[in-house]
Amino acid sequence: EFLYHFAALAKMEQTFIMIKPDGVQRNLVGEIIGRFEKKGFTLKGLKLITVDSDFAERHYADLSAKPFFNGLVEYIVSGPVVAMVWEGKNVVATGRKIIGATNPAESAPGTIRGDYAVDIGRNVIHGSDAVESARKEIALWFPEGIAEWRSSAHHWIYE
Ligand code: IDP
Ligand code: MG
Repeated sequence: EFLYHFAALAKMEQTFIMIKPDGVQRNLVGEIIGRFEKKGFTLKGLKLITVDSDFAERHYADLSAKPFFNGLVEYIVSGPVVAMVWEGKNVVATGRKIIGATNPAESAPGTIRGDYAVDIGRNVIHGSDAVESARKEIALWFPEGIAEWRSSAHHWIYE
């Protein structure tokens, strides 16, 4: 039994999710957190924070050559964001599905961007695109570390 649960926990992933300044200004924080919570994922880190351009440039370093990079950085520093770590089986890929396609014009209804966004440059939310980028982003945004806890609903979500 112990080994069984150990194996199940070892498969747990973490992802970095950020509600961007437009999501905070548009009062979508509760709605967005609710979607991850109700799915069955576990909240392991959460803070409201305003970052500077240096920090935003580090977060989006991979996109520094893109023509929209400066506008993207200006957007991210334009107000407080909600930085979160969510944990669960397959949470990186499933989180991206919950969020929807990068361009809200192509995000399916039922996804966060499909339901709440119109323009690609105001698409409400960020989610890590791979386990490795999630690890880097969590280290960048939560240098203080995250919460150690296990939900009492665990057995009702995982078999
Ligand atoms: P993702 O957020 O779905 O992972 P990325 O390609 O990593 O998409 O781009 C990061 C962010 O940069 C997007 O969420 C969006 O806010 C912005 N972005 C991406 N492409 C464009 C564009 O063509 N014009 C303006 N902003 C863009
Ligand atoms: Mg991305």
